[in-house]
Amino acid sequence: MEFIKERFRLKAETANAELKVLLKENGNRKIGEVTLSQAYQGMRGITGLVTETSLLDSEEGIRFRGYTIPELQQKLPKAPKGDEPLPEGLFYLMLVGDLPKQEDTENITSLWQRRSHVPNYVFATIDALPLHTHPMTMFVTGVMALQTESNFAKEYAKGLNKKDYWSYVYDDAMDLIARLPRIAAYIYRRKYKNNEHIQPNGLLDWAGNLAHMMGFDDESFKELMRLYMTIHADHEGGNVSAHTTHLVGSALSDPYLSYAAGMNGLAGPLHGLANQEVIKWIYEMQETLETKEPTKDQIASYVQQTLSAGKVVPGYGHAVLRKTDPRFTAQMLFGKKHMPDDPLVNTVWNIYETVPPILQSLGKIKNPWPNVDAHSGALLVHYGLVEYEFYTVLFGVSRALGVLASLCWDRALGQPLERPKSVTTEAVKLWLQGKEEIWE
Ligand code: CMX
Repeated sequence: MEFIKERFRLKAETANAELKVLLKENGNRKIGEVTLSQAYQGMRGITGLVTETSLLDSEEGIRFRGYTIPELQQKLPKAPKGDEPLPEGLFYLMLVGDLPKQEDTENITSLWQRRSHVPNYVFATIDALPLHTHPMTMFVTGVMALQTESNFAKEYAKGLNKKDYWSYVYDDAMDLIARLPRIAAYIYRRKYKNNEHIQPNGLLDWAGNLAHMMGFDDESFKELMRLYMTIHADHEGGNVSAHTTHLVGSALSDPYLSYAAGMNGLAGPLHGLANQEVIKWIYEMQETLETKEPTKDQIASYVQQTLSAGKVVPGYGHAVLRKTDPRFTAQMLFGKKHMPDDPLVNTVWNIYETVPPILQSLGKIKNPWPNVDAHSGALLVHYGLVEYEFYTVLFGVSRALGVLASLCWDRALGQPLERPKSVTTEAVKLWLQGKEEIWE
C-alpha cells in the first residue's frame, strides 16, 4: 500500500472509532437552530456539515488542519530554492492531518507523476468541442471523459464491501489529482497557443509541471503556481464547489463524477468564475476611463457606475468572511516581493483602498472586503497569462486537493447520503398560522 494511503487508513481507523463514541455519547446535542430567513436565504450560518480538511473563521480566514496560510508558508516543504509551499504538502496535511516532512512531499510528487497518464480519448473528447467553448466547459468535459478510469465505479459494479469504499475513492482521488495538470495545460495550449503542446517534465513538482506544460518556465511563475495551488485548495465544506462534490459523492457517485459536479459550481460568477470577472471588470474600467492606470477617484466613480447598473463588484464580498481574505493578503505579499511596480497589480491595490468604504456605505453588504479572486488575475497577467477565461480552471485544479481529500474522509467515516429537508412556502404559511405541526 502507498505510504500516504497506509497513513490515511490508520488515521481514519482511529477517527472512526472516536467518532462512534462521540456520537453515542453526544449525538442528541444541538449545534444550532434554523430561522426562516436562513431557509430562504442560502442557509447562511447553518451548521450542518462535517468537513475535516479546513475550517473558516469569519474574522481570521481559513485554517487548514489548524494552520493559517502564513504558517503553511513557513512550515510546509518547499521546492529546491523555493519560498512557497508545495501543494503536495498541503494535500498530505489535509488527508493525513499531520504536517509532512520534505520526503513525504517528494514521495507524493513521484506518486502523482506515476499516476498522471491521461488516455488519448480524453484529449480527443476535448478536441471535439469548438474552440470558442469556455475553458471550464472543456475542463469538466475532460474530467467526465476520464471517468471511464474510475476504480471506484468499476469495483462498485462488481460488488464492493462498504468498508472498502475509501480505498478506491483514495485511488481515484490520487489519479485524478495527478492527471488534472495535464488536462488543464492541454486546454490552455489548445485554445490559446495554436494547439502546440508541451510534454510534462518528470523532474518537476506538481504545480511546477503545470506551469511548464502551459509554457511558463519562469521560476517565479512556478513559485506563484505553488502558492496559488495551495491557497485555493480548500475553504471548509459549505462553499459551492466543496459542498457539491460532497453532496454528489454522498450518492456514491465516484470521485470523477463528484468533482466534475463541484467544478460546474466553481464555474459560476459568484464563486470561482469571479477570478476572470475581476480582470474583465478592470479591463472594461481601463477602456471606459481611457487609462491603464486609473486614479482612486476614477476607480470610485467606475465602482458607482457598476453598482448603479445593478451589477456586483467582482472579487469583493463573501458569504462567510467579514475581513480581508488572507488569501488576498498572501497574493498581495507575493506581488510586493516579485512585481511591486506592475501597473495592473498596483491598480488592484488601489481598488482595495477604494472599494470597501463604498460598499460599506451601501449599508446592506455584509462584507465589503476583497476575497481571493480580487487579486489572482493581476499576478497571472504579469507573467503573460492574459487569457482570463482560463483562470477558473487553475482555481479548479487547486480545489481538487481539498474536495478530493474531503471525499476520502467522507467515505472513510461512512458519511451517508445527504438529504436535508425542504419545505414549501404554502407549508410555511400554514405553520405560521399554527395549522401545521413541525413538519417531518
Ligand atoms: N458588489 C455589489 N453588491 C454586493 C457585493 C459586491 N461585491 N457583495 C454583496 N453584494 C450585495 C448582494 O448582491 C446583496 O444584494 P441584494 O440584497 O440586493 O440581493 C447584498 O449585497 C447582501 O449580500 P451579502 O449578504 O453581503 O453577500 P452574500 O453572502 O449574499 O453573497 C457573494 C456573497 C460572494 C456572492 C457576494 O459578495 C458577491 O456577489 N460578490 C461578488 C462576486 C465574487 O467576488 N464572488 C467570489 C467569492 C469567492 C469565491 O467563491 O471564489
